[in-house]
Amino acid sequence: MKKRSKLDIGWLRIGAVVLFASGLASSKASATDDIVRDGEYNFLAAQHGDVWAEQDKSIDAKLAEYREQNGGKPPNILYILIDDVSFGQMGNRAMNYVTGIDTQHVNKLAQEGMSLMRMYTEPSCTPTRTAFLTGRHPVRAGVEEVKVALVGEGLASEEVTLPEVLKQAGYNTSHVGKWHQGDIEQSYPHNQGFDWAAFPVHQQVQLSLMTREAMQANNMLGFHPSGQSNEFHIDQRFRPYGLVTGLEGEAGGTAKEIDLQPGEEWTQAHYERMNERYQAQVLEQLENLSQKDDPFFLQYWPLYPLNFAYPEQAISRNGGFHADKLQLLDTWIGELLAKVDELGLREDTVVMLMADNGLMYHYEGTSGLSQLIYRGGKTQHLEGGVRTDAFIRWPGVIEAGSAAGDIVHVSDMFTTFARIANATDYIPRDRVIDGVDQTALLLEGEGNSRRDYVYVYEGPVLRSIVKQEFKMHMPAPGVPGAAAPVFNILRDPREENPQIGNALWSGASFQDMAKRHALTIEKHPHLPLGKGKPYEGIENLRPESIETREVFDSWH
Ligand SMILES: [Ca+2]
Repeated sequence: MKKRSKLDIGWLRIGAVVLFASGLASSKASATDDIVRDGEYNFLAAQHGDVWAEQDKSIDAKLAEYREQNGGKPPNILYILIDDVSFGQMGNRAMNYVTGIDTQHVNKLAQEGMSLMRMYTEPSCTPTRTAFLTGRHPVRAGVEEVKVALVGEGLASEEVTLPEVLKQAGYNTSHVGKWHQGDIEQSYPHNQGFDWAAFPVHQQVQLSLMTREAMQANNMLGFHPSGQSNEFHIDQRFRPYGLVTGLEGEAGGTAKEIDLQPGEEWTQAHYERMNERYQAQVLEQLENLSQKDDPFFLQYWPLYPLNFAYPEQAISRNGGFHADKLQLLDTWIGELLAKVDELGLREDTVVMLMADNGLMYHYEGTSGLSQLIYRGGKTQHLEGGVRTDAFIRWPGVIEAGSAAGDIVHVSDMFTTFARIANATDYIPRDRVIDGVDQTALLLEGEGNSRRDYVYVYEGPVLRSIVKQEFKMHMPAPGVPGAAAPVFNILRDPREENPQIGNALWSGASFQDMAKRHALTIEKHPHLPLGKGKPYEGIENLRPESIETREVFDSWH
């Protein structure tokens, strides 16, 4: 029999502290498959598993029919993940007028496919990307937060990524752009399932902020030596230095740094060239992949719109340094989608575009992006941090111009793409997979999601739980669920006015959800983050990178 914890036991720091002692009931296998699931999914599957299993038969028939008319192959997948744009910013002509940022190509993509109106991500870059790649809440893989300089950590080789799953089903795989999964060899994309990858090992704090130009724009303070003289500095290693920039690598090979000579200073011009290079490379990859017999998975993760120096001439009415690059990126997306058409790939390619988290609100006011209907942004568990635009197109299969109000989490795309690729058998069965198969939602339309919940973490800490239209901000230890802040996000999208009328009944239900989640963690503990020596596997490390690594090693 299930042992009940006392009602006030569970407010929660999952991961760092194990909350629920006692061996509790084992989580029940889902009615639909043998993948290890979170307790909350199993709770839903116990109510709907039979219906889902029946529906899966017709979904399987549809997917088989598609493959038959496509020469026996599942579709190509082109997945575009852009950085730091809040829900409502793209895909919407009215908002284009309101904000002065024209996203006409994304708007067109939205019209040609399904708009996922309630896509949840993690609150920042690294965790969202881990969730997509592994189908798991990042904490389960030991991934907690964004890292800027050397850490000797990254996505562990033991994690099974989507490209690794798809490769087993015969896909060719390429990655272009931001990666941000660590600075150790095992975490690099060409060691995590991609046949070929071009990527910066770190992210935009280094690439677009640690420059003279960003200092002169007053957006990076105290970093560049030209900005200040101070004879009292003793530590010459306080400011990051010698960081590796853009790499390219092939599966099984070493990586090579591109476009930076020993002793050369990284500049805004390098950053712009890097972005232009990635755009050219994604077009080139698309062309190369289209010439092969097997289907492809092409991942394009641009660094834009993040940018911190004003251009010579703005192209948007808005003119903010993020807004302007968002509009530029929109034209690049238009160019990529035109290439899809030109190569005759439109009918056979699933195209998805979304953002990884809400805006970088820290630069709100000058970046040109602003908090829209939802409050908050990057790094926060508020809706503004974890709700993003998401559009998916698959002509003839996903209804053009459709929309879905159902809850989807970014980890669901791992499981869903695997299903679409006929690769579900290669999803690992020895660890928790949070990603829910949303193929029914895509093929049968809204109302067919298999989740109505999301656990929202900030780093290792569970900060809120979303269920249906309600959201509980996890209360301080000792505060009973019935007194916790619970919001109805349809009525209060900015999460400003918790209503006791919401909490008095739902507090107990949210507490049960927290327990179901915690019990799953107890049964399937988090796996460790990958550890290693930073910058291994790079064949042309500059002397300054070797030095920064030696200094790092000297005190670790
Ligand atoms: Ca981001």
